[in-house]
Amino acid sequence: YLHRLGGRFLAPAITYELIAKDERTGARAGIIHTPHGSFETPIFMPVGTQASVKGVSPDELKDLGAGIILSNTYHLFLRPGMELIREAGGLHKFMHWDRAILTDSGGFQVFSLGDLRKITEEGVTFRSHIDGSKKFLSPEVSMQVQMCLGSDIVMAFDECVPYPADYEYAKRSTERTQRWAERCQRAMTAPQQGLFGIVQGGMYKDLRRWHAARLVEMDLPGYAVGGLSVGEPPELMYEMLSYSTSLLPEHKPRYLMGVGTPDHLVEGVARGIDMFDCVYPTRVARNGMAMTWTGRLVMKNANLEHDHRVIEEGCGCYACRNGYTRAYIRHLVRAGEIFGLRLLSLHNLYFLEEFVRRMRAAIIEGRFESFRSEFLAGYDPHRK
Ligand code: PRF
Ligand code: ZN
Repeated sequence: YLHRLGGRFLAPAITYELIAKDERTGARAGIIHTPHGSFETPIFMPVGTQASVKGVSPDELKDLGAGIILSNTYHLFLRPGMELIREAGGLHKFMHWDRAILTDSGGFQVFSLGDLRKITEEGVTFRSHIDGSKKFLSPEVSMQVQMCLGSDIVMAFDECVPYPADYEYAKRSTERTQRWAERCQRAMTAPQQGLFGIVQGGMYKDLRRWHAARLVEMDLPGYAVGGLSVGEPPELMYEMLSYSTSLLPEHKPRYLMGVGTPDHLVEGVARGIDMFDCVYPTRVARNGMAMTWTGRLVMKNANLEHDHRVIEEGCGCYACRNGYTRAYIRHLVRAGEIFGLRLLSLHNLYFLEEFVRRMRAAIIEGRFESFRSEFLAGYDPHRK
């Protein structure tokens, strides 16, 4: 089907192909097509906030199977600025990554990182967390920046309703986010970029239903579930998530923003989510931790001193495949050697990419339910 854009009819930049669906849970396997290649879903997107996935090169990202990465409008807008990236020929060329890129709109980071922010109908005024200078972001500015970046998937400029929020605040915020989404759609005029809407509504089902219906009417190429994993209890997040995905069209991708850990990924997929992003794998790596199928491994722990096994037997990552041992990585981390943190980042990112690949295979082979229960039975989310 074709989309009308500036009087011309063009094939949409982003399309979703449904390959298989788990009838019992609603878990989906699919393929997302973008101008910078296609990737299989469910997918985990490594985070490259400042045009770099911390410590990992684009070739290494390709080796571990990443088909799309996420970057941030907020950070790149403040530094180095959109003019420089436009001058470089866009974000793909600037950072030397030729697969797909999704950019978040700044609507979340401005609230979590910006200082002295003031929100009006027009947009958000705030102080830069880098040099304290006064800045302004709005739906139009965010679209302009994301068009300079040239990301394949562009996120709408939203306000993430904080948790907890009273009903009146959540309603006003969600209605404004919807008016902002309509402004984003008008401002996003690049035919090779696809704008995703973000469902907000806080923890109120009627607001989520209202917002999802408005966004679906806009016929965007994909939808995110926003405003979750913001401090609410997991059962509440899962309930809001099931409800939100039930309101979204089957033939468009669904993205759960800022999630996360393997247990949340499997629960998200079970509720019909296709895309995830999180700093978790690279952040815990830089804190000296390895992700495994049974939980996290704290590399500094004394019990690993004489452990000459790889991080996880059978892992295909650069570190495990080449025989780097727990004892060696523990030594590197203790000695403050950067290479140790790099090995952990490579392992953790590989682990999550492999994790989503196995979920996909399980969905296609009709055994997702048993994958999920076997994984959760063996995984300790609290292990230190
Ligand atoms: N909106 C945007 N980015 C986000 C979120 C959101 O609600 C979240 C919430 N988990 C993470 N990142 N634009
Ligand atoms: Zn490994």
